[in-house]
Amino acid sequence: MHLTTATTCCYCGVGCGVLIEHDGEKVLGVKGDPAHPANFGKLCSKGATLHLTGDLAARALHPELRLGKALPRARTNWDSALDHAASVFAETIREHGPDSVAFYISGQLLTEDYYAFNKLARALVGTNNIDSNSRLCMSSAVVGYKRSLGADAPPCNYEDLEHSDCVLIVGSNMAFAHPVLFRRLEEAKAKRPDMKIIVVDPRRTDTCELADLHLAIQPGTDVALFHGILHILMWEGWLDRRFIEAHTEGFDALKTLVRDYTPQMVAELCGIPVEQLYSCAQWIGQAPSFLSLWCMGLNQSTAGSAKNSALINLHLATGQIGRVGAGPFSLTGQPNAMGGRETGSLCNLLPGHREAANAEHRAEVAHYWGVDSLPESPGLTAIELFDAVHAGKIKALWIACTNPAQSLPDQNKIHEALSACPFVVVQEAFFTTETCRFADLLLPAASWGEKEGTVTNSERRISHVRRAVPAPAEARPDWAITVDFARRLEQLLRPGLPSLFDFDQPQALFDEYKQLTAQRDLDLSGLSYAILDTQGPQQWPFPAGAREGTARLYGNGVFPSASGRASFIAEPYRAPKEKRDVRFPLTLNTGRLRDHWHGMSRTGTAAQLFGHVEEAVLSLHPEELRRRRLQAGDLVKLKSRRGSLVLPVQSDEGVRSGQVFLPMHWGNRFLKGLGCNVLTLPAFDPLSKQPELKHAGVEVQKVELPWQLFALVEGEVQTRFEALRPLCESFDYASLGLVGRERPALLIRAAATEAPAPELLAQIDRLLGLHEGPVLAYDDPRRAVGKRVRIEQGRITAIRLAGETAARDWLKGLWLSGETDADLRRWLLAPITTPPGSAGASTPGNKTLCNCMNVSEGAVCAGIARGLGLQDLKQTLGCGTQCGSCVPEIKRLLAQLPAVANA
Ligand SMILES: Nc1nc2c(c(=O)[nH]1)N[C@H]1C(S)=C(S)[C@@H](COP(=O)(O)OP(=O)(O)OC[C@H]3O[C@@H](n4cnc5c(=O)[nH]c(N)nc54)[C@H](O)[C@@H]3O)O[C@H]1N2
Ligand SMILES: Nc1nc2c(c(=O)[nH]1)N[C@H]1C(S)=C(S)[C@@H](COP(=O)(O)OP(=O)(O)OC[C@H]3O[C@@H](n4cnc5c(=O)[nH]c(N)nc54)[C@H](O)[C@@H]3O)O[C@H]1N2
Ligand code: SF4
Ligand SMILES: [Mo]
Repeated sequence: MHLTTATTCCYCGVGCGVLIEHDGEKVLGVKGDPAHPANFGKLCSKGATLHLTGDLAARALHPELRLGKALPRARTNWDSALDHAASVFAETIREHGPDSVAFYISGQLLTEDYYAFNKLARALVGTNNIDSNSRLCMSSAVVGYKRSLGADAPPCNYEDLEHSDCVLIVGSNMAFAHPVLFRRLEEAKAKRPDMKIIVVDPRRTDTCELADLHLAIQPGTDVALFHGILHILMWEGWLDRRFIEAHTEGFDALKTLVRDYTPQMVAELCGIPVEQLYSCAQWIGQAPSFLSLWCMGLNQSTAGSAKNSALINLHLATGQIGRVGAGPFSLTGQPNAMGGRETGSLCNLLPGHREAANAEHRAEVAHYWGVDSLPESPGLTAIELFDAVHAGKIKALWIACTNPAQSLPDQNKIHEALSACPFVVVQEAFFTTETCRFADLLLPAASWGEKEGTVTNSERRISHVRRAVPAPAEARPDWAITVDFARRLEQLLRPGLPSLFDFDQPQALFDEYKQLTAQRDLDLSGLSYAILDTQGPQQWPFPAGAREGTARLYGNGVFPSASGRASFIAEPYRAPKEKRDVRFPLTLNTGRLRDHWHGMSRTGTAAQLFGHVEEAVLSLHPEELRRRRLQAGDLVKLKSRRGSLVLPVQSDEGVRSGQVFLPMHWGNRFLKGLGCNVLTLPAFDPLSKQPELKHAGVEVQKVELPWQLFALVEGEVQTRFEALRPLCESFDYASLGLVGRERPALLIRAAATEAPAPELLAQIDRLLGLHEGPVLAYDDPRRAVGKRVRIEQGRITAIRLAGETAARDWLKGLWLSGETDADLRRWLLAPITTPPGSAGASTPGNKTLCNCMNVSEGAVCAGIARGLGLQDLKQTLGCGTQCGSCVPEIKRLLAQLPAVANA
């Protein structure tokens, strides 16, 4: 039996349509949905590999409960689990009041899930303590849109990327984070080479491969840049005075402010040539249509709200909004961060773009829900919420679909808070996350392909998310868990009253929710599951009686503010919170990789995705490496005011001197330590309360860890991982990951000041299957050096090098190729550690560059050395011909390598 179910991708905010191929029980494959207007059949490297992720061995399968912090969790059933949770919540609320409990949820929930949680917190518990990871993600954009335009509504449409004459990409690495949209922009640029693309990013990212101009500004200086651009627009008369006059307010105050932002001053502050600033302003000012795209480089900042509004100022001053190819277009991160905003799932919001602080709004929602009132006391935002947990004020915490023990800043504090909180519920699809370790009650959630509901993507388009296969074991959809819990809590808090949670299907939640949007800016009350099924995904507003959605907003110049006008916001530039100083002279920038998703609970189960970047590595400019006498591959201690991490460094010309870059994906699971966010700071923007995850003061110091370990083992990777991970705590540095494609393997690298106890090594060997059977071994206990390789049917299946690991890349290459030779056997039995011949040179090469066609970086480099161009490489190797996610990287290699080859 071969079935196809149309649904959406569970990763980024592009919101691509996915066709799941399945047999009613198991997902067999995925394809892009040609009928979905977000992607027209395309998928990126993450979307195209969805069926390879989500290893059952990593899934949470049964409810688990522990009745004391020192006890292990034990399997229980849903009834006991939810009854227990309801009684703890009810007791806590009775004893300490409704604000002693909190819900921390996620931009990856479906709209129906959100709505259930929100009603639970506000109407039943009576608290505004419900916030989500969107606080770390989109909340500055929310403030930006609301302050400048009157409502939280991205006015644009994906088609605008095709029609714009000038696209400004600020603080967004779309090539990695929104790849399918980036493909659309690449195609548009290929068709209309005159279209100008400007990228503003302190780093030279893959996104810059498409740019006509890259402004590598100093971290956090965006507000100064935007004011500097406006200064030039004013000076040159590149303004739309008619639009300013007719549709805006506040221009005079802004004019006064930006007078001081002279080109010279701004260029110096931003660290860019004044000519670049001028070109940027000119292209914006003279373009028939101007579109801006932005993401975390603006939002994750103590000046996030100011950055958003200063960018929108440019659109208002030039009248570039409400028209084809024009407008301020924030790219949403998570697949349904938009749905969270719409349903009011941040502590300061209420459903239908309402405000929790607005008495009228509270009364409207209370009336609709049939309760007396909604809570008045302000709720806690993510950082404040975990502070309150730390301070013991929150005594019962419900976490759903997010991994705060990895993703929030200042992890030492978060881990302390979670250990001390009396009752932590974690509603998760994967039991493997850092946060699950703190769960007193773990509730297994259905995940992608297993649940139904709706999501809204970056362009306000709502899609019907459909279930293809049943959830594994006892896992249940989030809305169902929440509703079931709420019904039990109702029995305790308001016995005898009619239920507020009479929902038996997600559609019932949607139908109740949508009426709360009627007459509001986002009015989607005309939508239904039936319409989505017959007419396909639709953009809001879609009011009752409408026949189709709304492609663009504000075409008539009327804004959803009190005056009907948009507002210029005049706020001066403020520097990031942590200034560089002698102790912490570097700025730590953090962000995304192409093939990993956040804490890697899903992508970290697929060797194919890990293959692109196997381990956490800190990138520094070659100059910074030289200054510290560091070489690529050296281990360093990376230290901030809050914590430290040990990891290797690499040289990267794309990172400017004075800065370093670390991917955000590694937490405590795949790397020893508390991950990237042990370093970051909890300081947040005064309005959006979004933390400054992109600029922390740090320093790096070389560490000498002469004893090294390298291990690789094929098969049962999840189970082996769970067994081996705790042993890695004994080393000073340890990194774990997956490699390979057809034959996934677990990869471990570790280092220590001295050799560990022989028993530990023996234990590791046992778990690697290197203690018996067809194993070739050489041990030199005097030098604490040892090597073991398991060879089955002529192929290497496990490797362990201890003491020295100079041969690791050579051995890994042999493993990948599936070949063994006489050299290997001779080498294995001799007291040498370096590999034979020249094989030891640490050549790049093994890394997978093109996931779809399995092409390594080495093969691409060899092709370039033979004189092949992009088209030839595509033709001969096949790389870049499927999803296209690797094309920017190939272009970068092409730009770098000829020089090397000719030298
Ligand atoms: N592959 C992948 N894709 C994803 C995700 C993922 O985990 N993996 N996550 C999704 C989510 S939730 C989100 S929020 C988005 C994030 O998408 P993006 O925001 O595009 O990704 P980031 O890498 O976090 O940051 C973008 C860029 O901001 C730059 N930056 C840092 N500081 C500054 C600054 O002061 N000014 C400017 N102008 N730029 C700065 C960084 O150098 C970085 O290149 O990605 C979504 N898509
Ligand atoms: N240093 C640094 N830190 C950052 C960022 C950064 O750029 N730099 N970015 C921030 C941003 S923008 C974001 S959005 C956050 C993301 O941070 P998190 O929200 O912590 O990231 P995820 O790993 O995506 O967490 C989602 C969890 O939900 C689980 N899950 C998947 N599907 C389901 C489901 O259907 N139901 C349930 N209940 N669970 C499910 C997954 O296994 C996963 O553990 O990280 C933030 N942290
Ligand atoms: S761009 Fe990639 S990750 Fe984002 S929704 Fe589309 S397929 Fe999924
Ligand atoms: Mo995000």
